[in-house]
Amino acid sequence: MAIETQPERAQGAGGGLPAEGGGGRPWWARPAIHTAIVGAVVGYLLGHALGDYLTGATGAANQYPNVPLSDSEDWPIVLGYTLAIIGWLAGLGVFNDILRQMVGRPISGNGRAHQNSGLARFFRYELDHKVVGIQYLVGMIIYFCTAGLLAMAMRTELLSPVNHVFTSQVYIEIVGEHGTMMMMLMTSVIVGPFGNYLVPIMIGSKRVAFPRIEALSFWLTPMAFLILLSGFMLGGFPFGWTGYAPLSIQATVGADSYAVAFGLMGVSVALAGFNIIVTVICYRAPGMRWGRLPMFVWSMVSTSFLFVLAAPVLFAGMYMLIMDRTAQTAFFEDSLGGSSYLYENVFWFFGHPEVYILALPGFGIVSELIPVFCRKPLFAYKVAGAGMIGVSLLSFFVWQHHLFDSGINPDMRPLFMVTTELISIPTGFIYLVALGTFWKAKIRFRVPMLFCIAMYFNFLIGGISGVYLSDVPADTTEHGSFFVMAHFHYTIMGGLIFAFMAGIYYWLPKMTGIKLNEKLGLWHFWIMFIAFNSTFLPLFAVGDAGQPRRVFEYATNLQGLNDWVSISSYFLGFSILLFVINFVWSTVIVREREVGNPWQSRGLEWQVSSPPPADNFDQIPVVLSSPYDYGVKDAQPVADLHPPAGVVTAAIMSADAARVEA
Ligand SMILES: [Cu+2]
Repeated sequence: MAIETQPERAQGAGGGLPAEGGGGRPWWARPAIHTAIVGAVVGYLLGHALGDYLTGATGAANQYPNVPLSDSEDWPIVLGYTLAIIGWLAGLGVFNDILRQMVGRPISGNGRAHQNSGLARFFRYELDHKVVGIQYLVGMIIYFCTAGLLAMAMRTELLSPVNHVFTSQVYIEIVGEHGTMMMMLMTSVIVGPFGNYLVPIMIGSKRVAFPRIEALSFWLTPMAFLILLSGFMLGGFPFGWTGYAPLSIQATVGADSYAVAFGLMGVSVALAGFNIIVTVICYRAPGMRWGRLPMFVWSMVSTSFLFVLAAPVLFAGMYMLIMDRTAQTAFFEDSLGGSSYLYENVFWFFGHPEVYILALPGFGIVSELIPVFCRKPLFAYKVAGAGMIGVSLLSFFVWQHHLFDSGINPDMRPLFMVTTELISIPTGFIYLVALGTFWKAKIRFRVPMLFCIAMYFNFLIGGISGVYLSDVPADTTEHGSFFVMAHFHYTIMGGLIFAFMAGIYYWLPKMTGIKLNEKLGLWHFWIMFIAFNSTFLPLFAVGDAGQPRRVFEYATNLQGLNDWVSISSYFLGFSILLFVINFVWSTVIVREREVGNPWQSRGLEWQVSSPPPADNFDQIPVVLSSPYDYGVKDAQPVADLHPPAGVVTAAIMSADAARVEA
């Protein structure tokens, strides 16, 4: 029943509910990023002081000798981070409306919606999904580049097997920060910017279901990023991105930054996923049946289900780790009756679905874009949808393939070998659909399409090398080596990040009304594609030759290959720099307007102006046909943007009435 409706009256301008009001206060006193920073700093100092007091670190007698405040050093850090997060959110004004409602006062901002203009809104807790999308876009580029620079530091160290740039301690810190930053933040690199910005418009809605939750999911990411980075000031953590116990319990205070930051991201993605699922279920325009849903939206829904199902497990694992480190609980501490093997299982029960949280959005982007540049309908639409759902479901049944060499009951190996290899089938669906769409197509090789084709190429190498790792005999040899590292960089960077780039070149004109420079885009693409393969392909051989992950010394006979890889990685870094230059040059300096539909796309998002109006649509559209009917004779337009009032209102009123009663 709810499918065909959208509650018109709840639609504030700007697609969402109005932001936190100013109430006539000067800009510096109005909640925004500057008050958030103040809140975070004050919160941290308060929390740290409270921790010192509780653990008697201030010299005052330990007030609570019976409470196992085992490790005094961790409590001040953990309480500092916790109150810093609360201070950050309070400074942003996240709690204002909740508190207002609790005391019966009206929520803020009534009648203020149209003030959502100007750059200032991007530095505030804003409730317009388009603003949140742009905030995520800029945030993700900053996080990705920071983690990328750390990778180049690692490659600089590996230029020589014996001469060192860093100490072994600092090297393992950099490895841990790079891996964790990428794995925790890139979970949202596509869902964040494109999911939040485009999904409502693609389904014909003026807003998301939970604008406050959506905005909150973004504002947790800078905090997670900063807390993780602050680990460098606390001596870092020596256990990579996986945080295996007991090392992660015994490690010094830097490990607290890992556990708090990763746990916080678990909250952020669970919130983001919840909002997207409810938005797609409840806010589709009349005619936007599940069988007409754009492939990108399918990928956002399937990824969001992985978010809400897997992220709470991550949060629980990080919470238990923090408790083991501070209050000496014994969840993962073998010597106290806990189990470090339990940690591995809890971590990977999240960790493997996470790799599909990183793959599915990429599948969604390429499946969405190839019909546009092939000028043909998407081949076997339903098979593509089945592929995404199949991958999402199976991703929960394979996690012990990460434990083939670390504690699994040997009798379970065959089962997890089979379930892991089964995933190749729905993944293959995504490729079959692509082959069918490419077949006899007049392909337009524009920059977004080049990135799509490269994504298919890279992910294929990643997928095939994954089959080796899913086989116990081969995995016993490759486990812990650079072969594994090459495999997941082909699937994650080669897949997700190449798809992300395709998405930026394709949708930035929609999101900003500005097109990225095509020439620079072509340079960016070719250098990135060649440098990427030149960096990671040799690592399969280096791994096969036995070079282990996470150590900075290796067999001297492998120096040649390592040097080749390091120099290639600098070119890869340069290609990302070219992208950043193009991004800044096009959007800040040149600002060449692109108001129309540069790709002649049938997508609903391209039927409105670029950028879209504050409300996304003047009125709720009626969807008439599939977004992929390219080259179809007498194809209907994808939607009627100005349907006669009767058509929509009737549907809305009937559903709306039901909603009020509910
Ligand atoms: Cu896995």
